[in-house]
Amino acid sequence: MRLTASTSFLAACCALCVGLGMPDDVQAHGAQPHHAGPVRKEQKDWGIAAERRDARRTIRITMGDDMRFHPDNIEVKEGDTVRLSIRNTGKLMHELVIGTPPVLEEHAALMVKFPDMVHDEPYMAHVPPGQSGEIVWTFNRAGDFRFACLMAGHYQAGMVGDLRVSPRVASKAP
Ligand SMILES: [Cu+2]
Repeated sequence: MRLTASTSFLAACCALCVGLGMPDDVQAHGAQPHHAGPVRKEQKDWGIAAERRDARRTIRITMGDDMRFHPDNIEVKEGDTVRLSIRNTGKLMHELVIGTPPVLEEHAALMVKFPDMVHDEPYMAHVPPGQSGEIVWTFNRAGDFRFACLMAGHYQAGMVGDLRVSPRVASKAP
C-alpha cells in the first residue's frame, strides 16, 4: 500500500511544506513542485483556515523552554472560529501545530529525522523567542485533537496539549 512509511509520509508532509528552504532541499523531497502561495483553505480533519475578522474568540497560549504549553488543555465548540494568540516566553524557537494525534506523531518523528525541514500551514505558528504568533482557525469538526510543538525533540519531551472540539448539539424545542 505504501512504498515505505517514511517516503510516503515525506511526500505527504512535503505537500505541507513551504519552499522557504533551499530549492535543492525542496527538489530532494520529491518530484512534485511546491507552491508557496497564499493561505490555502483546505478542509482538514481538525478544521479549516479562517479570516482574522471572523474570529469570535481569542485563546491565549504561552509556550516556553520547559517544553510545556500554558494552558495545555483547551476546549472549543464545533463551528467556532478562534484566534489562538501564541506567545513564546522561552529562549528557543517553538511552534504550535494543530492536528490529530497520529498526524502530529508522524510529523514529529519526521522533524527529528529532518530537523531543518521547513513547514508552514495555516494551522501552525512558528514563534521565535520572545515573540508572538497566531492561528485563526474554524473548528468545524468535533473531536479530540491535539496541539504540539514539532521542533525536533520537543514533542517527545511532552510539548503537547489537548484540544477538544465539542459537538454542536441540536437544540430541542421546549
Ligand atoms: Cu518547542
